[in-house]
Amino acid sequence: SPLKIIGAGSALGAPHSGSAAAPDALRQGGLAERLASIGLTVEWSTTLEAPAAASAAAGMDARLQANGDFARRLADQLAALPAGTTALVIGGDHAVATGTWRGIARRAGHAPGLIWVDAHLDSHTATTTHSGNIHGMPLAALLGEGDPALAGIPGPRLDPTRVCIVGARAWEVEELQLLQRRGVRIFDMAEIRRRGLTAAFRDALTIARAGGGGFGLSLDLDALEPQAVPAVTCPEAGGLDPRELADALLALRSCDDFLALEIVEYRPDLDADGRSAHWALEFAAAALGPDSSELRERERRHGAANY
Ligand code: DIR
Ligand code: MN
Ligand code: MN
Ligand code: MN
Repeated sequence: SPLKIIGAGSALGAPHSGSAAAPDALRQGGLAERLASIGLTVEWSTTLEAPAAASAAAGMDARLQANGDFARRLADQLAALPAGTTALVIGGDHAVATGTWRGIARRAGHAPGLIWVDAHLDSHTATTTHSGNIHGMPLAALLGEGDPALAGIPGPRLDPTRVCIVGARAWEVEELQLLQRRGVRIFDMAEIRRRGLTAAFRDALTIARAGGGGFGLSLDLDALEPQAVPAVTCPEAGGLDPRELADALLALRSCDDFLALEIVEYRPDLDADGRSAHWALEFAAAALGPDSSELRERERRHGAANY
């Protein structure tokens, strides 16, 4: 069945509005065409736009409410996708994840496993946040922690034993403590440098796929080394090599329990040379392309030349 792309054009959780334009920028930048070029049937479903309210100047309650309202709309979109459809969600800032994964969970009838690829832990609550930015809170909310405006979006909560973070290197102590209390595995950059991304990602897949009920991957582009992928709101030195991540994501092609990919925090206003968009397209293609058995089938039918 076709791959469905859903744009989540909200930067209500971020300190800058630039990521709200990412779905349109990547659409114009050829995302669907890139995926079609590797043999996928692709449909842009819809792009949700956020109201221009709830700036950083608004109070915390108003911003939680505005982000929660957007996430509810997004969750409804994902919950309504036909069973068996793989979803690609394009943010927006990372606060949109509170909608994506509750919606996916509702469609499945249970929480998916989740690999959260990010420089940050995104596990603050409104009471522990240092910055006041909602995009620093979505993983805590998905685990059921914090203000009900975010944590109470309808749908099953994530099971912390089936959640892990890959690429972390910048956090505050309160969010680390929350994740340690809940038992979420963190593959930080020190471990990834020591063991290699291939080995760490293999372990991440084992965690997310445990139980066999399906899993997803949420990719914050600030997980990548900012010299290679600079167009993000919160760059952090010492990140993942984009080629290595694209190679690791190829493993998802053969996972028939892979439900959805989310790519967030892309800032077209910072991407004059298109370098960061290029990688966003490559990550989507690596993760979502036909698996090797489908490839072999195509080669048998059409010859190998185009693959
Ligand atoms: C920081 C930065 N921990 C915060 N978080 C970001 O604002 O709470 N997450 N940028 O992606
Ligand atoms: Mn994030
Ligand atoms: Mn981040
Ligand atoms: Mn596949």
